[in-house]
Amino acid sequence: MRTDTGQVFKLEDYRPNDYLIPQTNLTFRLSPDATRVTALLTVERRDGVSMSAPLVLDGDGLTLKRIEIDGKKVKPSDLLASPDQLTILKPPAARRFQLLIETELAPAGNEALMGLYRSSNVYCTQCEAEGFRRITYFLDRPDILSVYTVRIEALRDEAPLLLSNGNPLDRGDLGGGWHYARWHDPFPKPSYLFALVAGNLGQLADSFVTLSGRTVELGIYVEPGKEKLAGYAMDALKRSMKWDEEAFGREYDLDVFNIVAVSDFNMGAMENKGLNVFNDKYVLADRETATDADFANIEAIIAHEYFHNWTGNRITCRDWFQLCLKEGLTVFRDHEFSADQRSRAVKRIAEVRTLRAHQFPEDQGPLAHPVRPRRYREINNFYTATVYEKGSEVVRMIRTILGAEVFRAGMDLYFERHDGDAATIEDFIKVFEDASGRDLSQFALWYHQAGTPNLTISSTHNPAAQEFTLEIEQSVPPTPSESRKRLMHIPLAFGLIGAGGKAVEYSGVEGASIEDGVIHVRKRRHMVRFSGVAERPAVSLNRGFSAPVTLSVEQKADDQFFLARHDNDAFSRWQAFNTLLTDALISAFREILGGKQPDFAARLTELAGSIAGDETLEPAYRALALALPGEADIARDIGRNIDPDAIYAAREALALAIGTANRGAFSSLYLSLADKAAFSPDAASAGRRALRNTLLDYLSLQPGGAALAAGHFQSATNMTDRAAALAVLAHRHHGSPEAIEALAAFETIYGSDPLVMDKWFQIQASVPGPQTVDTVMALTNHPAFSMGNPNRVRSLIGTFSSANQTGFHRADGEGYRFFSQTVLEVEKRNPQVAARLATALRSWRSLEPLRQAKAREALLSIANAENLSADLRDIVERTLA
Ligand code: 0A1
Ligand code: ZN
Repeated sequence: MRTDTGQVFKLEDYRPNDYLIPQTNLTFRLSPDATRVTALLTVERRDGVSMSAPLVLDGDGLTLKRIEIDGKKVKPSDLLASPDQLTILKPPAARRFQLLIETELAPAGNEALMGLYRSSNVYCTQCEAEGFRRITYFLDRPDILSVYTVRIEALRDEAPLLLSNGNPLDRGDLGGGWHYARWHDPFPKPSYLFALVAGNLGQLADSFVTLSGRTVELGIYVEPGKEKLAGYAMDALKRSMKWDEEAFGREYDLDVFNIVAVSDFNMGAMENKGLNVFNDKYVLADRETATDADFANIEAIIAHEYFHNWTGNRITCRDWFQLCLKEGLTVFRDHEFSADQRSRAVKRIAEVRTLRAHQFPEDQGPLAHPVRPRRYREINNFYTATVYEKGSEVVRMIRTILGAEVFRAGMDLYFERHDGDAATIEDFIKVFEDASGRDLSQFALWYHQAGTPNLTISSTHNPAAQEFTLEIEQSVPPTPSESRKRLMHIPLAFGLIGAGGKAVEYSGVEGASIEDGVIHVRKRRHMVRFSGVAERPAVSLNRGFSAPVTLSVEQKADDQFFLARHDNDAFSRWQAFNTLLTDALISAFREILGGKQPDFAARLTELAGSIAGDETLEPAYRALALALPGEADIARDIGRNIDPDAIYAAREALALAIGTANRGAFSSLYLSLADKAAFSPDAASAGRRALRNTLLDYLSLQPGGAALAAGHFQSATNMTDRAAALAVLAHRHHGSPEAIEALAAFETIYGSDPLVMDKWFQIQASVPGPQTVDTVMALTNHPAFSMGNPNRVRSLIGTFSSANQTGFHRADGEGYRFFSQTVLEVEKRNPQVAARLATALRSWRSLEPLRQAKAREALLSIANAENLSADLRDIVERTLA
């Protein structure tokens, strides 16, 4: 485990290395405890660099076995070798030389899952961000692009399948039970994109004919016997390949494209050139084992990794500060893909919910950082919602500002200008400036300035002057090490809506530039005056979530009710209803349900009923609208002095009120939505299931709710329905015979399927209430659980700490105590996973004082542990700062 060195990496310190490595030849002789890696590197001194410049290569825990330069052994006195660095003090005078390095690795003992490791007896690698240096000494940084040729030798019985990046060259027998395969990747790439997989895997094969008529062989490799479960992933892959040709003109460039699913993986998946490695959770699916959400995730992640081939691989990042260059852009591309494959409105709402749930708290807490950070101690901790999701929103805003056509021209220019480069955010912004002729310097602050901007907006109507005024004021809150903020360019899409939902015409406007329904907010304050407006309109703001900001709007409840029925922007219509629900849950709540505003409560529950039954709305949309804001969403909106128990109680009461008022209608709608046709994972079918399961959630609080959910569980013909019913039983009828029976039945059926058992762990880890910490503790001893497997840890510990407000934040601090111990236990094996878990406490300062003190104690107990990893120390210290 790499312990903290305290070193801080700074963007302004970037400079190219003195050396390049144009070619890399690797030979692996695989064995679980003593794999030999021979790296033959062509090293080239850069022009103008002094002959005496030492060559300093990165390593991480390496054992050096042999080192030669141009075929001759290097004298120990000409070297400085440690497990974490190799310095050639006096490189040869020639500009180019061959450096041979032999290292020995023990993949079987590699529990950090970085570098070369074993997952269920399959050898595999993970090199992003800095895992390649755990394989051999190298200039392990993304601006060192090299052409790789790889030879893999292994025992045929142990590893009949030998894969690496690029195209296959040849394969053959070596005698004594050994065989080999060679691969060559013609595209120069950074070391983080290197991959090797060797083992016994089953294959699902297919092919794809590209735009220009080339046939690409496609392979998805999974645990033998599970090939059929890869069918949906293969279908998603082919759709992604086609879509990238149509939407971005991007064609695939190798003869083969392989995907391997492994069961031990730190993240979702990895875009290694020509050889994507996936967490098996994002490949394997059928109706019996995967929910509709799983299918949608598989589609999105398959697409994401595939799209990286151009945005990430062909054009890579100059340094890790530029991570959003590939990640934000690729998330934007996968969002657009899913929007085209499914329902655009539903997809957009889901994206915004995710952004608010994950990125907003990050941006509003101690871990806030710009989309392009300027500092890091541990790069692994910057694979964040800010870099990914906010990074994607920034790209979306560029498209909003420039329009789809100019945006596409900018993207074309990006591919043309930077293919083969290790590029920067400045390069990216420049192509859009050049394609549009616009100055994007103020806009670029979105990359450089952390924090969620807020817009305070009020409106007035002067009937006599027929003038409607919007007063808009922007502010950006201070964030760690950035107290003063500059004014941003915020594209605010809006609509003025009059009687019957019609757009209100205006004859003129002043106070801000407005294009295609977008107000360009650039100053601190704008008074936007619309003339020729006779009737007071309702204002629909931040339509389509055009900017990732928060709004403080004084809007009458009447307007919100009106917009929730009439806004013709689907996102904003959803938002209006969601705002009403949030208001009901927060400020007005006691008065509303306490009977002081009976009218509001009645109108809200009536509106919920009318949305549920509105046949003009797609079922998936109705399901999203009816889903109450989550406890964490409500907490975020309250902002401070959070008492999770009070929030939970309020939410349950609102669910009961809506269900009670609509019981009959919800019941008949529920019945009418039962799946009649054969199962299909398509968006429309999934939407019907989502609506039906949302209704079940409401009905479960009504008399007979437990029996209804138990019936739903027993008659389920797919995992979506089964898991939804199990969650309702476990959460709403905790401890009931129905819940106990269903949990046991689920365990009996799926006990030997780890991915399905993850759902069982998740459902139990999220049961509200103080008793859940004991359940979770007990489940850590369940035979299906393992502290060494990231998926298991995330399902049980991750769900408990990030999705169980009343359990984790138990008033006596037991949740935190269990959590801090567990984080330290996970850290011993896998620092990366531990560090990510630890972010669950990032919003500790918004808790009420007693919980706050206990959360701080837990954080300190982690911070004070000995030999903390770089990953965990970085998170904990920033969280406490
Ligand atoms: N580039 C991948 C994410 C990723 C990052 C780090 C990893 O190391 C364990 C693995 C994957 C993506 O965006 O999909
Ligand atoms: Zn990515």
